[in-house]
Amino acid sequence: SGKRLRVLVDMDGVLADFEGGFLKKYRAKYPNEPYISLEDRRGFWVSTQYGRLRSDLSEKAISIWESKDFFSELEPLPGGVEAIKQMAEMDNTDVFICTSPIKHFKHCPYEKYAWVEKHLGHDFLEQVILTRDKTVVSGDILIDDKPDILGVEPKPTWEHVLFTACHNKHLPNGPSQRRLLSWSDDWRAILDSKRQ
Ligand code: DGP
Repeated sequence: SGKRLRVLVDMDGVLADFEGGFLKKYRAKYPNEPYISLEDRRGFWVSTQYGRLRSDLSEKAISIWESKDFFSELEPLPGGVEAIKQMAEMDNTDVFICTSPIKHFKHCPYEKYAWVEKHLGHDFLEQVILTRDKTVVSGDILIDDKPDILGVEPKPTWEHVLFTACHNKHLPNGPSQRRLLSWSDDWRAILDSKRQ
């Protein structure tokens, strides 16, 4: 009953395993350099934590996700592809993938579309929103692993549901911030709570 529900789903760290893909390729390219295990990851920005480990490691980290085939070869996170397909089939529900491409644009935007086509099918390309500012996109829910989602709109229409990732799992929950612990968690209940 009521109006349609619009769900925005982030890609890296929610549907695609950015952290796992990064660490695997970083260790392969720099086998003799120190690295940060997923267990020890803190903070959203990978390059910031690597830069604190040793200042030159920040640019080595960046070189990984700026490389060709990095984004297209990311593995799906467990249950994500199935969940978003099921979501898209639900009555009165519109689903969009809302993802911020890196500013090194040679490969990333193309490969994000290629990933969606490979894992979700050609028709799902209609649902892709590439934006560096998610606050100007309207929706009822944004499922995203970034703890602070800021932009020019001070009052976004969506409720941010924090998707748990290695870098945010130790953060205390804000007063009203809800979490989705994984795609095994009850995402249907979160959607239903937003329906009128
Ligand atoms: P999103 O998950 O949609 O907010 O996109 C953020 C992107 O930035 C995603 O591809 C992950 C990537 N990223 C992670 N750490 C860093 C970093 O330290 N520097 C930059 N430039 N990008 C990063």
